Amino acid sequence: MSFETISVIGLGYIGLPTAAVFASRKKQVIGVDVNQKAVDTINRGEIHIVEPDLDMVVHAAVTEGYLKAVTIPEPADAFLIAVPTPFKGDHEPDLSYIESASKGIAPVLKKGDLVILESTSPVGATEQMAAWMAEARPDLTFPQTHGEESDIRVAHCPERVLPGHVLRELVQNDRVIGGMTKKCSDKAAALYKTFVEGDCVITNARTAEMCKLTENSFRDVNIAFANELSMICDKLDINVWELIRLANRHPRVNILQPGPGVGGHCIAVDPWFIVSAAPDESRLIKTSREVNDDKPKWVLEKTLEAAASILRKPVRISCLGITFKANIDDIRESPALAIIKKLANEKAFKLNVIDPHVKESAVAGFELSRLSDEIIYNSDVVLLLVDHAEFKGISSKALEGKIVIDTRGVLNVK
Ligand code: SAJ
Repeated sequence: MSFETISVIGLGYIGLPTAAVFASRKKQVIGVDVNQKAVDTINRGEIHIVEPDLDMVVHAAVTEGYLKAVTIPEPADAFLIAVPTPFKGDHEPDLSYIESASKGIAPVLKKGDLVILESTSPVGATEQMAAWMAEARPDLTFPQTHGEESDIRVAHCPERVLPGHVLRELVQNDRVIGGMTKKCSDKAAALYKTFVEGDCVITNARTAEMCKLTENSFRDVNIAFANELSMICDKLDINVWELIRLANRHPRVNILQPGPGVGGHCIAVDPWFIVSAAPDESRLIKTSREVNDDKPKWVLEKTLEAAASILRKPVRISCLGITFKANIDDIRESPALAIIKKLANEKAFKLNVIDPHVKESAVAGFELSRLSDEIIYNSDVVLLLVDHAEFKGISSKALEGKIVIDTRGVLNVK
């Protein structure tokens, strides 16, 4: 099974690194995106998203002639669809991007091609995608009607890379390969073996879909447990960080870390795909989502309470961190930013917003301050929202006498 030309549809946080890694293995890669600006940026050898080292890999791939970006799909031997799957309405999955991607590639499909859905998807999405393609191309056969004899092979192979470590995890992580038939799986595994050093483990499409949703729900439920503990401990006057450290000394206990809420595009979304498919059975998963979604409100209330106890006005609040997690500059769906925006509405506060990872231009309407012991010392309230490495160096002297709300448990408070 040889793949001369590979097409990646959707050149975002997953599609672009995947395209670049195939290109780095000297495959001809055609990246497709509806965003003309992104396409132009990539064709200049530059990138429009933030991910360590990705700029170098894309630059090399484009200048060596292995990667090009286009807006209209072109023929290829394998197509990987990596478009967003957000939710709409009451947390119902929105498959419209998968629908337009699969209908977009349908005209250029030919006998023997492989189509892989990489986007995190509700159970049944791969079959739905195959149905859309079959409808558009009645001259070709698909696995849902022709099984192992089909002209087109179809599989779901969910991405599972961690933002900030995408290039390493793409290569090293094991991959779940869910073909609609065994031949579909084998073909998809052969494709990933171009660069995957981890195991390619074969299952069916529905199990692969559920597997990805399960991984992110597992993390969400466990973060909700930590967040719930943090609120219980606050009420009972117990240091939750010490408590978790102690409990984790048990050989079979491994509690995650509380925070100001769960951000990013994945963990706060994917569990809803399970809840919407089986609402009566997903009580724990749903409640965990609610616990994590409510945590920013709890942090906001704590901060307002603290500020109310300060007599001098305006109350000077230093907000440490804007991103959705530590040591990256990604502010998508950031609970920290949501909390800061609410605080900024209060006239009686003077905010110092500090994030050494974020360029000022990235956050409209905010002036960012530089981190220093002095700025911390001249605050009334210090609200830590992201556990960036830089914040761990703030001296306990600068924090003396301040009201400290440390949602990540990293500050040195004496
Ligand atoms: N968080 C906590 N406490 C923790 C761990 C995380 O509050 O102990 C928060 C983070 O601060 C952040 C959110 O959860 O706001 C999500 O961060 P994350 O590092 O857990 O995950 P993501 O969203 O960056 O990436 C996840 C990963 N999934 C799992 O670890 C199971 C990644 O492997 C997936 O590929 C990615 O979702 C995805 O694209 O689905």
